[in-house]
Amino acid sequence: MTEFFKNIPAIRYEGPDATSEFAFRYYNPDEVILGKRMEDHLRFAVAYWHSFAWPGGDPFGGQTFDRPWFGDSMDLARLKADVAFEMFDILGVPFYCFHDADMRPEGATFAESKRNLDAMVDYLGQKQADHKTQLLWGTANMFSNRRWMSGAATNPDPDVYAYAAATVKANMDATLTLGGQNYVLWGGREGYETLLNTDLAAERAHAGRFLQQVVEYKHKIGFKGAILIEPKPQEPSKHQYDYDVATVYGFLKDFGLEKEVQVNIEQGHAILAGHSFEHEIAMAASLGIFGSIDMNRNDYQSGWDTDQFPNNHAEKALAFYEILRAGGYTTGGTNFDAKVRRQSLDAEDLILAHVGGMDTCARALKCAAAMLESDELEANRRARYAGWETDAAKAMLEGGLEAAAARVTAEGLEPQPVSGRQERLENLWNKYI
Ligand SMILES: [Mn+2]
Repeated sequence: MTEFFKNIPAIRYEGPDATSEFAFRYYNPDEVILGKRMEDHLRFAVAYWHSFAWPGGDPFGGQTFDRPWFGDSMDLARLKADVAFEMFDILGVPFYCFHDADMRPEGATFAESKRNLDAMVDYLGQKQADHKTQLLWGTANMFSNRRWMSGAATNPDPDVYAYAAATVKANMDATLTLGGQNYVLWGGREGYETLLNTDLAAERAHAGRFLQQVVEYKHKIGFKGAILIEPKPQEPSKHQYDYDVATVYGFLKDFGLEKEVQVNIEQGHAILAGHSFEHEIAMAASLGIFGSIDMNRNDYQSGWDTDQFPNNHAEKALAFYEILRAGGYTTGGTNFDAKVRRQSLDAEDLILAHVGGMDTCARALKCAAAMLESDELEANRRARYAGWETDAAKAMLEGGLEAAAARVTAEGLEPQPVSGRQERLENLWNKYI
């Protein structure tokens, strides 16, 4: 055992009236909701990067955290992994996620970075064998190092494309070895700073071919998990190609990948794209590409990606409602791509941020399940579209524009507007939260 979380107890479910901070009030892993254990619905994951690799910097100031594992040696990387698994045990989370750069020191050459990665994969594999927590997904950090400043697969320099291929291959191998259930690609630098120096068509073509190569390699190595794209409209790039779910779907269709690749939807990214989180989930589900979520919100005033833990169960109930309507996760899960504020220095802050996030999601799930089980919203939705169940309506979609138009004169149609009942439906939502 390390010293970092000493005196912090394992968190247990104690119910809404719990008196200790170190207790779950809503997250009760074994409680059965809609026929499934809460743990199996939510599939929580801790993000290695924000909790263990992020130093607390912002654009105006550097490191605020003083963690005993900060540094570039393999000994410190192993200490970081020891502390990480101690936190996973305290929280009882089933999953974690990583980028290569979070858990291994960068080497002076690709070969050295790869050796470090392979050694840490061995170490994390032993950890997983001894602990409950397993890998939800792996990914490559192709945005921090200066080599990626003009993009990875979309870089104007083909040597960087090669480096991106080597990096993703190494991380897919690592994810396969550790039994990861998904592999994620987030293209923070896959975009541009100015159109004045950018060949948009070439960059998009290279991004599409790269993703095809990733999918081909997945099948070659027998990786059974999902390949996930994480949409984001901008930041760090001025414009990112994977703008939102609908844009990603068009891109996947263009390159014949819509049956091969799904999306990992982040709440904060949805907001940056001008959507609600539940819109992005519902859109992905309707397109058949819903995979997983990153559960971290932005500050609604600052307008940038602040990666805060969720704390509004009423809002999250709408997101989980869409997830339940979509049939829930298969390989996906609820990843806290969230960080404590840079003034939150204590080990307790790190634990309690996750406790609050998990409780918020659990409460939201319970609300969403009650909304779905009551069938009040769905009954209204079915009634609203019931006209489409008639033979005349169905036939109209089979025939041409003239046949549809002919109904107006043949049947003397004069459509009568009906209420959308928005406030009544919002009152129903309010009833269940
Ligand atoms: Mn994310």
